[in-house]
Amino acid sequence: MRIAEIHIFSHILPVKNGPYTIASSTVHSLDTTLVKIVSENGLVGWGETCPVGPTYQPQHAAGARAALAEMAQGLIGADPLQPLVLRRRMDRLLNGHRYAKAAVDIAAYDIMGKQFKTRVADLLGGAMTERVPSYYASGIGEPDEIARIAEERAAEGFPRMQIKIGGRPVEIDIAVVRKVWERVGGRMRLAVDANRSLTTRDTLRLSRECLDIPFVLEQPCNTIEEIRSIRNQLHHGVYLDENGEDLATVLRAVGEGVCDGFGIKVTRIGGLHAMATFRDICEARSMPHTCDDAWGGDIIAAACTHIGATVQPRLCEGVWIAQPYIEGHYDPEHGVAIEGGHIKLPNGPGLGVIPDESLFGSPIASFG
Ligand code: 0XW
Ligand code: MG
Repeated sequence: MRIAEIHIFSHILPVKNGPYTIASSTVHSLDTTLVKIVSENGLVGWGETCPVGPTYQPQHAAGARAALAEMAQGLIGADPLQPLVLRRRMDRLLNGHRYAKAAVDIAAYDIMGKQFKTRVADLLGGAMTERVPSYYASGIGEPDEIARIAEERAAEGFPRMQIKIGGRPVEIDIAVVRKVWERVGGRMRLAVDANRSLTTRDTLRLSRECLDIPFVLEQPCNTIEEIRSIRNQLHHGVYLDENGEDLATVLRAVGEGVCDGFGIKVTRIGGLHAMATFRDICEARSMPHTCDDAWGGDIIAAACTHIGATVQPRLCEGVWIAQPYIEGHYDPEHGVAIEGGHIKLPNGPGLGVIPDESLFGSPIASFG
């Protein structure tokens, strides 16, 4: 099979009840990029990539589109049924920019599933569950507000919550964590995510003053080196998120024992093919991890849910999707949504989401 056409769309996703605030960014609306691939036999596959603003990671929306435009003509004629060969072809066309390549990889998996009449989860090794656990990520907030949100989410059935901290005196962050623990106790697993913002000094203080509270510290400091320097003095497990930039870095972090798990993004790592490798590395070392992305609509949500369904359940820390922060769906019938803290695995074939293309307007670029 050959790729006959590639179309790139841009689409704005306003943040429902926004803005969404984390230590590294405040976002009111997100600029997502959609990729539509048409095969020579007329199958259509969709991919998406949506950085959560330009300061969360080095990725940004205009960068994704420039990278896709750089590669697209060179991908005409490639076989979407061969994800490894496709990834190598993209690497010969452009160095780096995995977050843009991920959109092509996801669209190729969507086509593959349609060609073989199979769900993407089954192409990725097989689903372990039809009801994939999710987790709720709060924004930065005051102790009472975040504790109230935590209580509501626990009652809804979320098995896990990620509390966002950072960008203010660490005393307030400690008060937030303590208040959440008082209200929900062991009803939900907890992650405390500083999004790179804490000094080593404040990370140590947070861990010491919350000694009695079981949580994992997600990406507390900016660099692996900072985290390594305090690792042996921490009372909590450490997960890497933003630092898990590529598979080589993941291997280094696992080999050096810098972390106990990961919060990982499908687009950052380069797409579903790379994500399956990442999943297998984690399983080889019994490392829990999430399957999420920075932001995005139904296409990204479906991609995250399909790979999340394949994770060994004891290692699955959940699939985060932006749906609670987005009004409506690309696909009004098969939109991906959280219910009772879990996500129903889309039925396929492929991603199982058929977007209403008219929502995206005309393509900003077409190749073929
Ligand atoms: C909660 N997330 C998965 C979504 C936001 O973009 C940030 C991210 C994280 O864990 O850092
Ligand atoms: Mg994180």
